[in-house]
Amino acid sequence: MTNANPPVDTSGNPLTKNANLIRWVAEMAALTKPDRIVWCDGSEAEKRRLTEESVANKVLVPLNQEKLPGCYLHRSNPNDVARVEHLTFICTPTKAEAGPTNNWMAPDEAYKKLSGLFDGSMKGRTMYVIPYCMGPLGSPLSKIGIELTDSTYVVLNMGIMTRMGKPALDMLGGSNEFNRGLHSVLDCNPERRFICHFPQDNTIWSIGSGYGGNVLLGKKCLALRIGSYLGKTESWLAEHMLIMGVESPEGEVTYVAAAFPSACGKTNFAMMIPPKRFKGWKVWTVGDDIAWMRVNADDGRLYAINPEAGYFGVAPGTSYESNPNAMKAISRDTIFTNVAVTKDGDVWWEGKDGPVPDELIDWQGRPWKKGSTEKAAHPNSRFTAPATNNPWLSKYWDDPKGVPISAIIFGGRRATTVPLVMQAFNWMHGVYFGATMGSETTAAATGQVGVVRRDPFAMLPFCGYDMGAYFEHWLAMQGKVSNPPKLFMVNWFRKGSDGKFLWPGFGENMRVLKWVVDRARLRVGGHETVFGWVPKAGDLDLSMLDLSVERVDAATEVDLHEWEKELTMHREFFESLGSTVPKALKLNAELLTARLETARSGAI
Ligand code: TSX
Ligand code: MN
Repeated sequence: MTNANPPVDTSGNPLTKNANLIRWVAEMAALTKPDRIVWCDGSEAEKRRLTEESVANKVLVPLNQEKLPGCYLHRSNPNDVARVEHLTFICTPTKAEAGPTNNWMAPDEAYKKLSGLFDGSMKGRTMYVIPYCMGPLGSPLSKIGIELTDSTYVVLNMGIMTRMGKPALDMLGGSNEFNRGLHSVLDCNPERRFICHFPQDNTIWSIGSGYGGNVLLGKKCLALRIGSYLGKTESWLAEHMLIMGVESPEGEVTYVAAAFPSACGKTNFAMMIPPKRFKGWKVWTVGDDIAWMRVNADDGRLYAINPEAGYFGVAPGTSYESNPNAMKAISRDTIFTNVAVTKDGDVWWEGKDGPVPDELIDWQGRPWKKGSTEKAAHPNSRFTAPATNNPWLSKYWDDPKGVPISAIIFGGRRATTVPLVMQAFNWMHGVYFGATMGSETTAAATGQVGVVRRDPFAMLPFCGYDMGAYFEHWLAMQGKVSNPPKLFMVNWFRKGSDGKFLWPGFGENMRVLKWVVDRARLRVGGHETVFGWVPKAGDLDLSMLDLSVERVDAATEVDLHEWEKELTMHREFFESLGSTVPKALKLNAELLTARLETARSGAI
């Protein structure tokens, strides 16, 4: 091992004098025994060198540089194509702290077990030290992490997804407050694959995987699992939410955050383009996946930053029709993972615009012919693209202060029951919306289709501590936010008796967004139902929309019979989460049930 101390950049200049950091890197190097240690400075020269090296090692395949300048393809091990929830652990002193929705391992047991696996795991390899900042540089809302990895794919992805390199080290200075991330691909064997989080130590150890969410430790591991724990202890919110700015023709911008479970088109919504009817309206993207929100002492409002600097999005289904801004964002300087390629080195996936090519190389590098029963791109294939490629990136996306949030939306994919949009009566009721979020399963591969899976706040796989305690934290925020955002739920996916979607969705969601913004600004009507406020006839702008009144009514309807079943499911779900579910939420389920009974007796 060479070059451990002092760390220098590629030109030999010192990168940091942080003694705690230097000592920790040396300790981890003593464990993993790399041949070489490279401290990443985040420079263009470094990116070029690592890209060349990755191409030489076949970690990256260059794509057609005329069509896709700066773009590369990575094919992961076919056994390593997604996050692995059954191998993801929260390692808190007690199992109760992790709660019933997380896998738990005792910290000393986890350190011991993974130390055994990390021992010598980087022999013959290079350890890269990746300093990164989650959030705008210099922001009091941001957090510094250091990831040690033996994967150039990880370094290059972290370079896109975070503020990586020297600026992060400069921001850290001599502080000992940084997330300690250790990652090794090892032999990429699922038997030796573990993603362990140690919230009390601000530490993440990930081994045996080379795939996105398991190894880009700043994202799900730090920004959500560790972040949610830090949020609870430091009185802020780390959420699985997009952030957007909605600008009116008069130039008034309203910031909205929104949580959706997977397969609801969250990235599409974050990059939405208003339809013709909404001439002069603009939707600016601040973030597409994660929001860190803190109360601002000056105005008592919740301010949000996007801790990320790029998009790690699902490729299949992304097209100029569904998301033109994403298509533009991924046209250069993008790393594609597990997509298919055309003969001329272009990328392809199911749901891309245009005709299906006759022949492709599939995600595993095998020849593929049109009509094949197998998918050409992996269903979880991804793009990693810099946020700055997004043509509608908010000018405040990198603002250290964050953006003031006026409304928070909780979404889900539901064929029945849940109306197009509904506003909560109050903060507690909005927390109830978040806590009872659910989505119907779409992919047959994951089991039954059409079964409601509860995914509270879209945080089920990402909450780093007990879910009941997390709900309690959300409830407690009411006492800290004197000027809180208004809370809503939406459902773009309700179906009619003909089995077809009732609402056109996509850009037309602007109509819903406008009602949300106008409600948040207290300037549009609504109708009070048993379960929340919905737009009454005339409140939703439906001009220049080819949609019958009957279908709009069906999309916004609150059916008491359906909701009776829904409330039973809510109560069962709360029971499944154990004794820490706040009493206020359980009582709210009872209150809604009582209101429902009253409404029904009134209706008879
Ligand atoms: O992303 C989607 N959004 C949000 C967009 C801003 N999708 C795709 C989800 C898969 C990831 C949607 N799909 C949305 C939506 O609002 N709505 C639907 C359902 C739907 C699908 C096709 C049509 C309509 C609705 N087609 C026609 O009406 C012609
Ligand atoms: Mn996500």
